[in-house]
Amino acid sequence: MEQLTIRALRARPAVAPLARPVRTASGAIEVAPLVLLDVETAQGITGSAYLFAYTPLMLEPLVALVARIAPLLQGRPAAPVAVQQQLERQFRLLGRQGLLGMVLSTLDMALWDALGRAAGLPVVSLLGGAPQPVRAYDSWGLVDPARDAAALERSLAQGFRAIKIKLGEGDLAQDLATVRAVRAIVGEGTALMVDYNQSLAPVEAIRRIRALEPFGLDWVEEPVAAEDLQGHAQVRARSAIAIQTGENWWFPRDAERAIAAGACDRMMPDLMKIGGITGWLGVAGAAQAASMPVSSHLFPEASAHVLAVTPTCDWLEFMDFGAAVLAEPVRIDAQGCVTARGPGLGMAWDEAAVARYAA
Ligand code: SMN
Ligand code: MG
Repeated sequence: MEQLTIRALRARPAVAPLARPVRTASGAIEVAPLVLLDVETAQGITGSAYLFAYTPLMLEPLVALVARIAPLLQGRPAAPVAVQQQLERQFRLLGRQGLLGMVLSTLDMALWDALGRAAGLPVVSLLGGAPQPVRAYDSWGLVDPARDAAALERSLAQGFRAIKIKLGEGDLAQDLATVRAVRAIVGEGTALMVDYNQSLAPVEAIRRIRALEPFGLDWVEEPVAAEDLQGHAQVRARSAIAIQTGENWWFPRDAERAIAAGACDRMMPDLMKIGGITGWLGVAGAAQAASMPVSSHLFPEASAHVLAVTPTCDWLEFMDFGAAVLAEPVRIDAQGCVTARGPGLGMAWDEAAVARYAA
């Protein structure tokens, strides 16, 4: 097989509707602002991945960044590890956090997709694994148990055996009322996780988590500011419930720092912030060495590939922000699992939808 070389990058902004907008204690996601990235190769193979911009405000600078980075890669091998090393050197003085990190991570995913497409294999197979079912949880925002009861029951009827909800909009009494009501709806047999989205101070987090102990929660996510590793460690030391974090870690070194700080019991890197597939593999090794379960954050299509080669694979987060622009959105099976699809990362644009949601 001929070595693929990069010919051009294409970035298209889109604002896709969400079937279920996500409200959190730190702001709401009403729509999915996306950048659809295509890496075209001289050999005619195109690799694709989408970037989730969190806010439509960032679409224009993200697209501009891709346009500026493209000339650095023209004619280079479509080799994700080599490209990541090249761009890490290129931006050493600037650093790779923020918008640049999102672009570099998405580029990595698109390059792996191109390799998979060229080989006619799913990316999981290139990584030495095989497509296999990974258990998925349905990821909710803040819920109103009375209004959302029927929809929560539909999640379970679809096959989900785990539900995550968000907390922290109000006081502890509101958290307790919500968790009590949701536990009654989903039953004892459903795994239930909660996410504070960085909204508490450490002492308040300790107080609330203690009160949540009777509800059999699988984890409490980001109780305090993501970058406050000491705060996470302080909360974790006083918590009987597992502390989960990782969606805001930038590249593998952030994971290493969090592990060293004792910030969490479980981790959930985000492919778009951790350095794409390449970055994830680095974290998977560190997590294995620390015996720490690894779940995913967003990007269920690509996450199904990397979780299947993660020795301490835990849960896949089912929150499909790309659904509206994908020809075949990700699906769960009757057991509530997601299996990686190919070729590549198994995503093809629904071009009519892309045109409809162009931004
Ligand atoms: C989350 C973060 C950003 C957008 C949507 C949801 C959340 C999660 O923290 O864990 O899914
Ligand atoms: Mg979260």
